[in-house]
Amino acid sequence: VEIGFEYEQIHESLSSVSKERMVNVPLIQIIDDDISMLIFLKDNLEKKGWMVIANTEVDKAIEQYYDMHPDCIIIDVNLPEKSGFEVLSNLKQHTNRYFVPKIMFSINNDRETRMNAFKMGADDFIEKPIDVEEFLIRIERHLERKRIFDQSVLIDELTQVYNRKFLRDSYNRFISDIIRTNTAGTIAILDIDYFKKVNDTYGHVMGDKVLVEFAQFIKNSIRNTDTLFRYGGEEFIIFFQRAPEKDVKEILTRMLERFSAIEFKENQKIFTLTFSAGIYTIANKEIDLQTAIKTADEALYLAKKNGRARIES
Ligand code: GH3
Ligand code: MG
Ligand code: MG
Ligand code: MG
Repeated sequence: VEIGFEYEQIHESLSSVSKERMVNVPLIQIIDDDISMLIFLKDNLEKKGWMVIANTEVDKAIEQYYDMHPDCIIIDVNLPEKSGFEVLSNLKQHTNRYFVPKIMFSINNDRETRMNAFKMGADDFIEKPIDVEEFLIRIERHLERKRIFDQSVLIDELTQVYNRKFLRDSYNRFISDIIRTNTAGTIAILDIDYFKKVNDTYGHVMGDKVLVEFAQFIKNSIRNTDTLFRYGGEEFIIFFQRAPEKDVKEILTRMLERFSAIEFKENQKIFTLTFSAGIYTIANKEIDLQTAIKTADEALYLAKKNGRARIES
């Protein structure tokens, strides 16, 4: 019984991340039925400062993959339930849209196995037994490519925050955290008031500067478990993780006060701006992204209608 209990605990600790997921720390997922291999690799990868989820069970692994969105996945070819190739093809639909480096590793490193791996879409093949130093440096290269991909595809060029392409994937993570931890999450849409006047009065260059500053201002005002997206021209969306409506209203109210006090200068002229926000809190239920955004957007419309520079839910 004791041994069984310990075994369960090892499984649990291997497949869970020790810290809160940070957007800027790479997350690596490893699937292997060899538990001592998992412990060994997790240990070495964590020493590099990366976060690791390690799974022995395929179904749990696939579920966690869609839940956690790792930046790199390492799959053993020989698994008891399914072959690693099957896992690879299951993930292919997702990785077609977003580049996620997929690495196969195996004790069988004959030509056919290697060719199969690459044909199935693997980005690399690593032989067992593992040369740790080489293994780590290869992973490092893959993570670099992943970071460049994310930056070029998922980051808004002007404001350097996530663009709307990343909303859907990020929303899945947002919702599954709400369900799993039985907490409330709040989605907010922020829209600068009378932004068109900035362009018309001070020019588009100044308009762009305001957008950059607004994005930076929001980023500095939220926690790093919250996620910020540029949704459209001067509209931004925030996913507040583990935050009920009351908390978000307070945060946004304070943000509105501080933002309204910022003095923008163009030539000799000084101007200030406000924003309006609509919020929608989700708890205990699965709501699709479209409905969530629509509901928050209706609240934003209300904020505009009620005089702007305010937050509505
Ligand atoms: P409201 O208070 O109702 O939100 O009024 P508004 O003027 O802010 O709203 P509206 O949606 O009419 O205007 C948004 C403007 O944002 C129109 C568009 O020209 C401008 N815009 C959109 N993207 C950019 C951008 O990347 N740079 C600049 N400078 N302007 C942009
Ligand atoms: Mg194996
Ligand atoms: Mg707008
Ligand atoms: Mg506006």
